[in-house]
Amino acid sequence: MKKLAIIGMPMDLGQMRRGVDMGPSAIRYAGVTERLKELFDEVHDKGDIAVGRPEVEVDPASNLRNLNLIAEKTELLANEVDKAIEDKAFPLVLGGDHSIAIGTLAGVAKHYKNLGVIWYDAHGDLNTAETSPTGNIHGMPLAVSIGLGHPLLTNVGGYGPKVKAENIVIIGARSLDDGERELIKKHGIKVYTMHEIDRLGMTKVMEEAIEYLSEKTDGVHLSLDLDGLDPHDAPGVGTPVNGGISYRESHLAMEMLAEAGIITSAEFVEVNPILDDKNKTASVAVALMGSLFGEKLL
Ligand code: 5AB
Ligand code: MN
Ligand code: MN
Ligand code: MN
Repeated sequence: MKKLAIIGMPMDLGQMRRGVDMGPSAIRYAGVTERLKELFDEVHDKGDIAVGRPEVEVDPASNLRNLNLIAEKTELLANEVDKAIEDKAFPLVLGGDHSIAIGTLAGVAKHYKNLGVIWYDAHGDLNTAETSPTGNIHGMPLAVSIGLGHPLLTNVGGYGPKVKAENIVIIGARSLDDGERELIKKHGIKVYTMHEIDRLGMTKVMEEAIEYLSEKTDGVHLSLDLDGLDPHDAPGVGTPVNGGISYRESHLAMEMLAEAGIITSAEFVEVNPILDDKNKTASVAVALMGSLFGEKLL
Protein backbone atom coordinates (compact mmCIF):
# COMPACT_ATOMS: atom_id res chain seq x y z
CA MET A 1 0.00 0.00 0.00
CA LYS A 2 1.79 3.10 -1.23
CA LYS A 3 0.44 6.39 0.05
CA LEU A 4 1.59 9.92 -0.77
CA ALA A 5 0.87 13.06 1.26
CA ILE A 6 1.41 16.33 -0.59
CA ILE A 7 1.94 19.31 1.71
CA GLY A 8 2.20 22.89 0.40
CA MET A 9 4.39 25.35 2.27
CA PRO A 10 3.73 28.80 0.71
CA MET A 11 6.43 30.71 2.57
CA ASP A 12 8.74 33.38 1.15
CA LEU A 13 10.17 34.77 4.40
CA GLY A 14 13.60 33.19 4.00
CA GLN A 15 14.68 35.59 1.27
CA MET A 16 13.72 38.91 -0.30
CA ARG A 17 12.13 38.15 -3.66
CA ARG A 18 8.39 37.84 -3.30
CA GLY A 19 6.57 35.23 -5.39
CA VAL A 20 8.15 32.00 -4.14
CA ASP A 21 5.15 31.71 -1.79
CA MET A 22 3.20 30.87 -4.97
CA GLY A 23 5.43 27.86 -5.62
CA PRO A 24 2.94 25.29 -4.29
CA SER A 25 0.17 26.71 -6.51
CA ALA A 26 2.44 26.67 -9.55
CA ILE A 27 3.42 23.04 -8.92
CA ARG A 28 -0.21 22.03 -8.48
CA TYR A 29 -1.10 23.89 -11.67
CA ALA A 30 1.61 21.88 -13.43
CA GLY A 31 -0.34 18.74 -12.55
CA VAL A 32 1.44 17.14 -9.63
CA THR A 33 -1.53 15.14 -8.31
CA GLU A 34 -2.57 13.78 -11.70
CA ARG A 35 1.00 12.78 -12.51
CA LEU A 36 1.68 11.01 -9.24
CA LYS A 37 -1.73 9.31 -8.97
CA GLU A 38 -0.45 6.76 -11.45
CA LEU A 39 2.45 5.85 -9.17
CA PHE A 40 0.77 5.53 -5.75
CA ASP A 41 -2.27 3.66 -4.49
CA GLU A 42 -3.42 6.84 -2.76
CA VAL A 43 -2.46 10.48 -3.23
CA HIS A 44 -3.71 12.96 -0.65
CA ASP A 45 -3.21 16.66 -1.21
CA LYS A 46 -3.21 18.05 2.33
CA GLY A 47 -3.41 21.62 1.08
CA ASP A 48 -1.19 24.43 2.30
CA ILE A 49 0.23 25.20 5.72
CA ALA A 50 -1.38 28.40 7.05
CA VAL A 51 1.52 30.79 6.61
CA GLY A 52 -0.82 33.71 6.02
CA ARG A 53 0.59 37.00 4.87
CA PRO A 54 2.55 38.17 7.89
CA GLU A 55 4.29 41.52 7.89
CA VAL A 56 8.00 40.97 7.45
CA GLU A 57 10.08 41.47 10.58
CA VAL A 58 12.63 44.22 10.68
CA ASP A 59 15.31 43.17 13.11
CA PRO A 60 18.64 43.95 11.49
CA ALA A 61 20.41 43.39 14.82
CA SER A 62 20.67 39.62 14.52
CA ASN A 63 21.38 39.30 10.77
CA LEU A 64 18.47 36.84 10.65
CA ARG A 65 15.62 38.18 8.59
CA ASN A 66 12.16 37.04 9.81
CA LEU A 67 13.64 34.75 12.47
CA ASN A 68 10.57 34.54 14.71
CA LEU A 69 8.09 34.10 11.88
CA ILE A 70 10.16 31.36 10.25
CA ALA A 71 10.54 29.50 13.55
CA GLU A 72 6.79 29.73 14.11
CA LYS A 73 5.69 28.68 10.60
CA THR A 74 8.21 25.85 10.17
CA GLU A 75 6.91 24.37 13.44
CA LEU A 76 3.49 24.07 11.76
CA LEU A 77 5.07 22.30 8.79
CA ALA A 78 6.99 19.95 11.09
CA ASN A 79 3.71 18.86 12.69
CA GLU A 80 2.04 18.17 9.35
CA VAL A 81 5.03 16.19 8.05
CA ASP A 82 5.13 14.21 11.28
CA LYS A 83 1.43 13.39 10.92
CA ALA A 84 1.92 12.19 7.35
CA ILE A 85 4.67 9.79 8.42
CA GLU A 86 2.60 8.48 11.35
CA ASP A 87 -0.14 7.89 8.80
CA LYS A 88 2.35 5.73 6.81
CA ALA A 89 2.40 8.17 3.89
CA PHE A 90 5.43 9.42 2.00
CA PRO A 91 5.67 13.16 2.74
CA LEU A 92 6.22 15.37 -0.33
CA VAL A 93 6.57 19.05 0.56
CA LEU A 94 6.14 21.81 -2.02
CA GLY A 95 7.96 25.10 -1.36
CA GLY A 96 8.33 27.89 -0.69
CA ASP A 97 11.86 29.09 -0.22
CA HIS A 98 14.46 26.69 1.16
CA SER A 99 14.04 27.84 4.78
CA ILE A 100 11.03 25.50 4.84
CA ALA A 101 13.49 22.58 5.07
CA ILE A 102 13.92 23.50 8.74
CA GLY A 103 10.33 22.38 9.27
CA THR A 104 10.39 19.40 6.93
CA LEU A 105 13.49 17.94 8.57
CA ALA A 106 12.07 18.57 12.04
CA GLY A 107 9.03 16.49 11.10
CA VAL A 108 11.05 13.75 9.41
CA ALA A 109 14.23 13.23 11.43
CA LYS A 110 12.68 12.01 14.66
CA HIS A 111 11.33 8.99 12.81
CA TYR A 112 14.86 7.76 11.98
CA LYS A 113 17.92 6.82 13.99
CA ASN A 114 20.28 7.89 11.26
CA LEU A 115 18.63 10.05 8.64
CA GLY A 116 20.56 10.80 5.45
CA VAL A 117 20.03 13.91 3.35
CA ILE A 118 20.62 14.61 -0.33
CA TRP A 119 20.84 18.37 -0.84
CA TYR A 120 20.45 19.02 -4.58
CA ASP A 121 21.38 22.70 -4.90
CA ALA A 122 23.67 25.28 -6.49
CA HIS A 123 24.33 26.50 -2.94
CA GLY A 124 25.48 24.94 0.33
CA ASP A 125 22.80 26.52 2.52
CA LEU A 126 25.32 26.18 5.34
CA ASN A 127 25.43 29.77 6.57
CA THR A 128 24.81 30.99 10.09
CA ALA A 129 24.02 34.53 11.26
CA GLU A 130 27.78 35.03 11.62
CA THR A 131 28.79 33.88 8.13
CA SER A 132 25.77 34.90 6.03
CA PRO A 133 26.40 37.72 3.56
CA THR A 134 22.65 38.41 3.29
CA GLY A 135 20.85 37.52 6.54
CA ASN A 136 18.49 35.38 4.45
CA ILE A 137 17.50 32.21 6.27
CA HIS A 138 17.01 30.21 3.03
CA GLY A 139 20.82 30.16 2.92
CA MET A 140 20.99 28.47 6.35
CA PRO A 141 18.73 25.38 6.63
CA LEU A 142 21.45 22.74 6.16
CA ALA A 143 23.58 24.33 8.91
CA VAL A 144 20.48 24.43 11.11
CA SER A 145 19.91 20.72 10.48
CA ILE A 146 23.28 19.83 12.00
CA GLY A 147 22.62 22.07 14.99
CA LEU A 148 24.40 25.24 13.91
CA GLY A 149 22.45 28.48 14.10
CA HIS A 150 19.97 30.32 16.25
CA PRO A 151 18.34 28.06 18.89
CA LEU A 152 14.89 29.14 17.71
CA LEU A 153 15.73 27.44 14.41
CA THR A 154 17.81 24.47 15.56
CA ASN A 155 15.09 23.52 18.09
CA VAL A 156 12.10 23.55 15.76
CA GLY A 157 10.16 20.36 16.55
CA GLY A 158 11.49 20.48 20.10
CA TYR A 159 14.78 18.68 19.43
CA GLY A 160 18.03 18.94 17.53
CA PRO A 161 20.30 18.39 15.76
CA LYS A 162 18.29 16.64 13.07
CA VAL A 163 21.09 15.02 11.07
CA LYS A 164 24.77 14.18 11.32
CA ALA A 165 27.11 16.07 9.02
CA GLU A 166 28.52 12.77 7.74
CA ASN A 167 25.03 11.73 6.56
CA ILE A 168 24.74 14.67 4.16
CA VAL A 169 25.52 14.68 0.43
CA ILE A 170 25.36 17.97 -1.48
CA ILE A 171 24.96 17.67 -5.26
CA GLY A 172 25.33 20.50 -7.79
CA ALA A 173 27.23 23.06 -5.69
CA ARG A 174 28.75 25.98 -7.60
CA SER A 175 28.26 28.96 -5.28
CA LEU A 176 29.66 28.75 -1.75
CA ASP A 177 30.45 31.48 0.77
CA ASP A 178 33.73 31.45 2.72
CA GLY A 179 32.10 30.34 5.97
CA GLU A 180 30.35 27.50 4.13
CA ARG A 181 33.64 26.25 2.67
CA GLU A 182 35.19 26.15 6.13
CA LEU A 183 32.21 24.36 7.57
CA ILE A 184 32.26 21.72 4.80
CA LYS A 185 35.93 20.99 5.54
CA LYS A 186 35.56 21.04 9.30
CA HIS A 187 32.57 18.67 9.34
CA GLY A 188 33.60 16.47 6.43
CA ILE A 189 30.40 17.03 4.48
CA LYS A 190 30.38 15.15 1.18
CA VAL A 191 29.98 17.53 -1.75
CA TYR A 192 29.71 16.82 -5.47
CA THR A 193 30.32 20.18 -7.09
CA MET A 194 29.68 20.84 -10.79
CA HIS A 195 33.33 19.93 -11.33
CA GLU A 196 32.77 16.36 -10.12
CA ILE A 197 29.51 16.09 -12.06
CA ASP A 198 31.30 17.15 -15.27
CA ARG A 199 34.31 14.99 -14.58
CA LEU A 200 32.72 11.77 -13.32
CA GLY A 201 29.32 12.07 -14.98
CA MET A 202 26.02 11.99 -13.14
CA THR A 203 25.86 8.18 -13.24
CA LYS A 204 29.02 7.76 -11.19
CA VAL A 205 28.11 10.63 -8.86
CA MET A 206 24.76 9.06 -8.05
CA GLU A 207 26.22 5.55 -7.71
CA GLU A 208 28.70 6.87 -5.17
CA ALA A 209 26.17 9.00 -3.31
CA ILE A 210 23.69 6.12 -3.09
CA GLU A 211 26.33 3.68 -1.88
CA TYR A 212 27.65 6.18 0.68
CA LEU A 213 24.21 6.83 2.15
CA SER A 214 22.86 3.28 1.94
CA GLU A 215 25.68 2.01 4.13
CA LYS A 216 25.01 4.25 7.07
CA THR A 217 21.44 5.55 7.05
CA ASP A 218 17.97 4.15 7.72
CA GLY A 219 16.13 6.75 5.63
CA VAL A 220 17.09 9.49 3.16
CA HIS A 221 15.44 12.87 2.69
CA LEU A 222 15.76 14.52 -0.74
CA SER A 223 15.80 18.32 -0.56
CA LEU A 224 15.72 19.52 -4.16
CA ASP A 225 16.29 23.22 -4.78
CA LEU A 226 15.31 23.94 -8.39
CA ASP A 227 18.32 26.27 -8.67
CA GLY A 228 20.48 23.12 -8.63
CA LEU A 229 19.43 22.86 -12.27
CA ASP A 230 20.84 25.18 -14.91
CA PRO A 231 18.82 28.41 -15.22
CA HIS A 232 18.10 27.54 -18.88
CA ASP A 233 16.12 24.54 -17.69
CA ALA A 234 14.74 26.09 -14.49
CA PRO A 235 14.56 29.89 -14.83
CA GLY A 236 11.90 30.48 -12.17
CA VAL A 237 14.17 30.68 -9.12
CA GLY A 238 15.27 33.58 -6.93
CA THR A 239 19.02 32.91 -6.90
CA PRO A 240 19.99 31.42 -10.29
CA VAL A 241 23.62 30.41 -10.89
CA ASN A 242 24.91 29.62 -14.38
CA GLY A 243 26.56 26.32 -15.25
CA GLY A 244 24.13 24.03 -13.46
CA ILE A 245 22.87 20.47 -13.71
CA SER A 246 20.92 19.77 -16.90
CA TYR A 247 17.34 18.62 -17.18
CA ARG A 248 18.47 15.23 -18.48
CA GLU A 249 21.12 14.73 -15.79
CA SER A 250 18.49 15.57 -13.20
CA HIS A 251 16.09 12.98 -14.58
CA LEU A 252 18.89 10.43 -14.51
CA ALA A 253 19.63 11.30 -10.89
CA MET A 254 15.95 10.89 -9.94
CA GLU A 255 15.68 7.61 -11.88
CA MET A 256 18.70 6.22 -10.07
CA LEU A 257 17.20 7.22 -6.72
CA ALA A 258 13.97 5.48 -7.71
CA GLU A 259 15.87 2.31 -8.64
CA ALA A 260 17.84 2.38 -5.39
CA GLY A 261 14.62 2.86 -3.41
CA ILE A 262 16.35 4.83 -0.66
CA ILE A 263 14.32 8.05 -0.57
CA THR A 264 11.82 8.22 2.30
CA SER A 265 10.74 11.89 2.13
CA ALA A 266 11.22 14.78 -0.30
CA GLU A 267 10.73 18.48 -0.86
CA PHE A 268 10.94 20.58 -4.01
CA VAL A 269 11.72 24.22 -3.24
CA GLU A 270 12.44 27.70 -4.55
CA VAL A 271 9.96 27.59 -7.47
CA ASN A 272 9.02 31.23 -8.12
CA PRO A 273 6.34 31.53 -10.81
CA ILE A 274 6.74 35.33 -11.00
CA LEU A 275 10.29 34.88 -12.27
CA ASP A 276 9.42 31.89 -14.44
CA ASP A 277 8.87 31.37 -18.14
CA LYS A 278 5.28 30.04 -18.54
CA ASN A 279 5.47 27.81 -15.46
CA LYS A 280 8.43 25.93 -16.92
CA THR A 281 10.18 25.45 -13.59
CA ALA A 282 7.13 24.04 -11.84
CA SER A 283 6.66 21.67 -14.79
CA VAL A 284 10.26 20.56 -14.48
CA ALA A 285 9.68 19.92 -10.77
CA VAL A 286 6.67 17.73 -11.53
CA ALA A 287 8.51 15.83 -14.26
CA LEU A 288 11.39 15.13 -11.87
CA MET A 289 8.92 13.92 -9.25
CA GLY A 290 7.60 11.47 -11.84
CA SER A 291 11.09 10.00 -12.23
CA LEU A 292 11.78 10.05 -8.49
CA PHE A 293 8.65 7.99 -7.85
CA GLY A 294 9.39 5.44 -10.52
CA GLU A 295 7.65 6.56 -13.70
CA LYS A 296 8.74 4.43 -16.67
CA LEU A 297 8.40 5.06 -20.37
CA LEU A 298 8.18 1.34 -21.17
B1 5AB B 1 19.10 28.72 -1.60
C1 5AB B 1 23.76 32.92 -0.27
N1 5AB B 1 24.72 31.87 0.00
O1 5AB B 1 23.42 32.76 2.09
C2 5AB B 1 23.14 33.39 1.06
O2 5AB B 1 18.47 29.19 -2.81
C3 5AB B 1 22.67 32.42 -1.20
O3 5AB B 1 18.12 28.05 -0.75
C4 5AB B 1 21.75 31.44 -0.58
O4 5AB B 1 20.09 27.67 -1.95
C5 5AB B 1 20.81 30.72 -1.52
O5 5AB B 1 22.37 34.36 1.04
C6 5AB B 1 19.80 29.91 -0.77
C7 5AB B 1 24.46 34.07 -0.93
MN1 MN C 1 5.58 11.28 15.32
MN1 MN D 1 18.78 25.98 -1.35
MN1 MN E 1 20.04 27.26 -4.05
